[in-house]
Amino acid sequence: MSEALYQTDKNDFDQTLDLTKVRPYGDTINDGKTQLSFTLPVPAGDEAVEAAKQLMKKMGFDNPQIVYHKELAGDFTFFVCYGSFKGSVDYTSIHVPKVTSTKWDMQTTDEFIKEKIGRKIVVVGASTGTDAHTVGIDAIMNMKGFAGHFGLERYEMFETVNMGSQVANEDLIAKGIETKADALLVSQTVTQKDVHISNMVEMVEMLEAEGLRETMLIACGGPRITHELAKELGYDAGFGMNTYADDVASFLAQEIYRRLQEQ
Ligand code: B12
Repeated sequence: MSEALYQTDKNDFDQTLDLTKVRPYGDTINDGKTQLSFTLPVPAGDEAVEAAKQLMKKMGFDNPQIVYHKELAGDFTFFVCYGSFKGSVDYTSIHVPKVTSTKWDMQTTDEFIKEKIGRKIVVVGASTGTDAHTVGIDAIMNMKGFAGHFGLERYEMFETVNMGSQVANEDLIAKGIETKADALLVSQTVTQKDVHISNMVEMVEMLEAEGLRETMLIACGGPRITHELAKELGYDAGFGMNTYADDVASFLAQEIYRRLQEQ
């Protein structure tokens, strides 16, 4: 297909796209086609499928289709469904607060720290409270890193302590004091009953009580963490899914340098 023809097709295809009224896309723009899955606490069967369809309609989906269902243990049934959603959002009015540092690769960050800060940045991290998930904090801190991005341990200009999981806030802070940490990194994966909120708030309150809030940077991360939430809870930065060590290393280097400039 020639470039010109391709362009014409592409323009035809996109003609109905209105970014002030964006809705899900499946086959053609604006068809609203959505896939969703859920579980009902009922045994599998025709009645269960009908219940799933009626729920889809109540959720606002036209033409609901149950394309897969399977009974799980103990009279629960799992459904995969399709439907057309007619609602839309104004994409042009969306504003999401984000960490504003420039993302650099490991070498650039190391060079910047060497040149502008002149010493290693000390970081202590943990998955705190009762949270037993370590994979997220390991992805950021361990030598191997995550998805081809080395972790902070691999950086020449970072000195790191990864305390693992189920670490009490007071123990993380104590390690921060012991190592004269520049930054504490908190990972939170479990958000049931908003346990992450109370845990993260406790950490800030403890730091404030110790008079350390201004001397240590605190950053948090996890699949349900946003920068907006982190700022609301008194953290300097928050990182969500698909974060790499590059993101947090760049942020720490640039923020520590900015604060040095202000002194
Ligand atoms: C593996 C896993 C486990 C393992 C953990 C093993 C381990 N050593 O970590 C085991 C089996 C032990 C486990 C246990 C539990 N789990 Co679990 N687990 C998972 C699972 C399948 C994957 C999580 C994971 O490893 N993701 C991969 C990492 C790389 O991604 P990530 O954590 O998002 O990290 C990235 C970013 O978020 C960010 N990031 C994370 N932390 C930080 C920190 C900083 C500072 C920064 C900058 C960035 C950052 O960077 C990372 C890389 O990009 C998820 C489901 C899923 N598919 O996600 C459930 C899940 C997280 N578990 C869940 C639950 C409920 C539990 C249990 C409570 C179950 C139970 N009832 O016992 C227990 C936990 C008990 C406890 N006390 O905490 C729920 C959480 C629901 C919720 N919203 O709270 C999930 C979502 C499953 C589900 N759908 O119900 N779990």
